[in-house]
Order: sequence, then C-alpha cells, then structure tokens
Amino acid sequence: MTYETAKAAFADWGVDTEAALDRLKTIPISMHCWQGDDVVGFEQQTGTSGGGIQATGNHPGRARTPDELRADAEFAYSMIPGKHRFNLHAMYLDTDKTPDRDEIEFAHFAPWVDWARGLGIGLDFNPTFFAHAKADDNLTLSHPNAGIRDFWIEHGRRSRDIAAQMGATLGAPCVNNIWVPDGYKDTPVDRMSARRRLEASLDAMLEPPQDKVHMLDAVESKLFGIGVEACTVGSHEFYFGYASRKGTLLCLDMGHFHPTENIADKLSAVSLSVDEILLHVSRPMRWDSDHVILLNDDILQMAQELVSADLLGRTHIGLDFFDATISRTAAWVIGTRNMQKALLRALLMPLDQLKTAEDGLNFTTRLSVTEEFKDMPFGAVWDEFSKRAEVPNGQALIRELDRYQKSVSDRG
Ligand code: RNT
Ligand code: ZN
Repeated sequence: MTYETAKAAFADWGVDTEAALDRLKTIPISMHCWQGDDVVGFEQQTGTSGGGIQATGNHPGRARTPDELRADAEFAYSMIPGKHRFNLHAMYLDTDKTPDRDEIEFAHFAPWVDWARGLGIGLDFNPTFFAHAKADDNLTLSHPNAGIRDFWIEHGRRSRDIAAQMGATLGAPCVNNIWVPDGYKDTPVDRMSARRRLEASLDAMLEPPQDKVHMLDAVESKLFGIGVEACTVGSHEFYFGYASRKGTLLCLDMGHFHPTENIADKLSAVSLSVDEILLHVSRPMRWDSDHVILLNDDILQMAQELVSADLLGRTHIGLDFFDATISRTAAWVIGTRNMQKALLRALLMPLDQLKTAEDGLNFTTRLSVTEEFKDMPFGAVWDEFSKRAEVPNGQALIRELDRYQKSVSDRG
C-alpha cells in the first residue's frame, strides 16, 4: 500500500498521519551503551556484571574497546530514523589508566563527549554500583559499613558532576540514573535500617546542587534480582516516595515489577506525584531477563498511555536490554525501532473518538474501534517515516544488519 492510500485511510478516521510523523521525529530514544558489549565496560575486559544482572550468550562481535562500541553505535544509528541519544555507564570510561570508581572525572569521558558532539546527539549517564569488589555483597549505598557507603557516595557525586558537564557541553540536560543492586538473598530482620541508610546516602549524594538545565537526577526501583530474592532495599515504594519528596525523576524499568504488572498503568498514577519520568524499556521473560523489546502489547500499551495521558513532554525514554545470543548491533536497531513503531501506532490512534466513547460509557465502541484499528496500514506510515529519514526497511534492512555483523564477527 502506498503512503498516500494509508494517509487517506487514517484521515477517514480523523487521524492526521503528517502530524504523527512530525511528532515522532522529535522524540529521542536514549540508546544504552551496555547492549553493545554485554554489560562488561572498559575497566576490565573479563569481569561479570554482578548485581543480579546478566547477559547470556556468546555471539561473535562484542565491542571490546570504546572505538569499537562507538563504531557499532554509529552503524545502529544509521539504521534508525531520527536523532537519538546515547546512554553511558560510568564503567565505560575511555582512558589509558583505570581510576577507581571514587576517582572518576569528566576527562575520563571526554572522547565520548567529543563523539556525541560530532554526531549532534545528547548523552545520558549512570553511576555504576556493580561489577566492583566493594559491591560484591550486593550492598553499596545501604551497606552497614560507613566506609563502603562513603566510597559509593563519592562515586555518585562524581557521576553527577560528570553528567552535569556532559549536559553543559552538549547543550541538553543529561539524565543521571541511579540504580543500586542493594538487597538480601534471604529474609532480613532489619529492613528499616537498610532503607534508612540508603535514604541517608542518597541525600548525601544528591546534596551538592546541580543545575537542572544541565543534569537531571533519576532513581530506579526494582522488585528483586538474582541473589537478592528476599528484599530489595530500593523497592518501588521506597523510590516513588523518595522521588516525590525530593523532586528527582522516577525511573520505571519494565522488568522491575511483578510479571503481570504493566507500567502502562503506572504512568498516569505516578505522574501526579513526580514531574518527570525516566523509562527503562525492557522485556522481562519470567524474570528481569532484559530481552530485546518486541512490538508487543506491553510496549504498545505503554506508548499509548504516553500519548493519551500527554506525558511525552515529561518522559525520557531509555532502553534497557542486553542479549548476547544475537548480533548486538541488530539488537539495538530492532529494539530502538520497535520503541519508535509503538510510539507511531499510539500517535495514529483516534484517541479523541476513543475518549468520547469511554466517557459516554460506550465500552462497546471503545473495543470495536481499537480492534478494527489493528487492521490499519501502520506499516505504510512507518515506511514513509524511514524513507524520509533515508533508513532501510524490510529485506534491505536485514541485508545491512547481516553485512555489518559479518564485518565485526572476527573480533576476538
Ligand atoms: C538493573 C537495572 C539497571 C541496569 C543498568 C545496566 O536491574 O535495570 O538499569 O540494567 O544500569
Ligand atoms: Zn533498568
């Protein structure tokens, strides 16, 4: 079907495809560095991520150096319509000597900033509270030992400084997301003290003022992780309360809730208490497995809520998945495009008509419209979006993904 035919089909329902395409172009997705190298980072080449997060698989072509990771990300961007962002973790520093986590500085990330400036993209940042000897007990900011807490507080403060400088240099706020693995494998007897320690450490970390024009603090909750099954100190209730009180962003990761919960339902609810939201778009399978996101109901519903509740202006969309059994560049491309496709579908829904039906308690019409809409030619509108951005689709895309994967598969 041609775009013109699709455009007319949507117009018939009162939906303006041009307006949807214009809006989609303005929505940046923050592509996470860690899909490119299985969450290894550049401090040591053989470490495991720890903290209950795990990339499985041994597909050839993992990026081993910052240069390789940048080349891979550039290829991925060339297969994705629009301008996006890059999300760095502190352990991806690009420097000859490896400073400890409490010694990192902006200079250690300068090559990343130069690269981002050259591409005209923004950077986001994350302190790394895992894959380190001082995190081996799965306790960092809530550790009973004050010395260990102070070490991580210093890491967090430096990360905020670095993020602020990234934002100032690149001219757009850098979101600095705090996730700590802290928790207990077996049932603790004193959850309260652990939570008080986490709160006090966060307060100390966030105390030095940072200009919101340059950086935005975010906090990420989690239900449980492998190795911390009994209790996660930074649970949803903990961080929802914390973010509401302190005015930070709340990060909602799609894998960090009970499998039958969908964050689509939470967006409107939390947005009444926090100004801005960070998303970690992910696909949990049975647990927080971080599979590459599909264009499935979870993502479609989430995107629809972002549009319907008018939350796009205060939501930062980041991705969080890592699959080492497939081409890592293809994983980035497939996942990022799926996020965009979900947003496009949401922008093409006849939401006014649906809202009128719902308000009139006409749930039959609401259901019949959403189901009839599943047959609408979304693909033709996506084709047009990628064509205008000069990005391939279909078999041409698959050929490009294959070609690039072959070019990196002899990496050691
Ligand atoms: C872990 C969190 C966290 C990490 C990244 C690497 O469960 O989701 O966001 O995936 O920081
Ligand atoms: Zn996450």
